[in-house]
Amino acid sequence: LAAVRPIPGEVLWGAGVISTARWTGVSLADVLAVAGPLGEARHVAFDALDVAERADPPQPFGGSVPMAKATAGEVLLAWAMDDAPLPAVHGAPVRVVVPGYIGARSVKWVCHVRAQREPSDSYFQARDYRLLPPDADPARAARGAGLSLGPLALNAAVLAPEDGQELPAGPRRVTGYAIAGDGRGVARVDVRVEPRPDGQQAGRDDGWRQAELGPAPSPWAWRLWEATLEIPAGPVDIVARAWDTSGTVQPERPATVWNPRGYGNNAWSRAHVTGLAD
Ligand SMILES: Nc1nc2c(c(=O)[nH]1)N[C@H]1C(S)=C(S)[C@@H](COP(=O)(O)O)O[C@H]1N2
Ligand SMILES: [Mo]
Repeated sequence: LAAVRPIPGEVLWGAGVISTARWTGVSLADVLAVAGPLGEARHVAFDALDVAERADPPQPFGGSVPMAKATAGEVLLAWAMDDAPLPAVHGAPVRVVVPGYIGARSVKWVCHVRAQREPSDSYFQARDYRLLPPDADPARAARGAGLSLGPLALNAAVLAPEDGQELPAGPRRVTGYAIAGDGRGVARVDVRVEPRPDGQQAGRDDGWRQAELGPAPSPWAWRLWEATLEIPAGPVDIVARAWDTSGTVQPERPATVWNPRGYGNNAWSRAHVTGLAD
């Protein structure tokens, strides 16, 4: 998104900052049931032990999820990752795992779980991780302005070949991942090669091919995909776009989803590569 319009003061993560793991823990729904009647509570908030200096004012990390999500069964208080004890860096001894939501809601090193009427007033819920309209000034946005980010948007990425790579022209294996938001499944991934710089293909065949989808171990996990594409000599874009089970497709252009804090870019994924003639 920073290529569309500058996004000062934010980390430019790119396409790689996501992963899938097998989590073991107790369902938050079960813990809340044991805790007793929750009265008027509409949100479940999590407090952590690490003090974040970048918050204003500096404060422990925290966040919340709506009660419907907290009690849906899939949210965990987890102590193991990929069948091994949770590493400290991933939140040991206990972290929250909120499948289908942005990573920020999966609070690590959790120390308090609170059922409450309002969303968490943590900086990370009330000020950060919010989708502001394009004309907003993030430095002056009020607490609670914009949309609170929760459920993930449908997204996909081309992972190999890597962006910027040179490779021999010819048929090449292309791989990536796709992930759908909040429990919807990935239904299809389309891939194609676009000449640069015009980005438009002539003729009736617009060049889309369907990738082969890997297993879907859970509606909360990403799906890996693969395809064989003919890479011509010269600079091209390898483009991927995913469809979910609701028939939604990713938006084409990053400009469509640009927002002042640079969140949630789910435009079609592109790897700029150069095919080398032999
Ligand atoms: N206590 C605490 N929890 C946290 C954070 C943090 O800084 N402190 N970062 C959040 C963010 S923004 C993300 S993307 C995930 C990253 O989880 P991981 O380190 O297991 O990949 O943790 C979330 N939970
Ligand atoms: Mo994050």
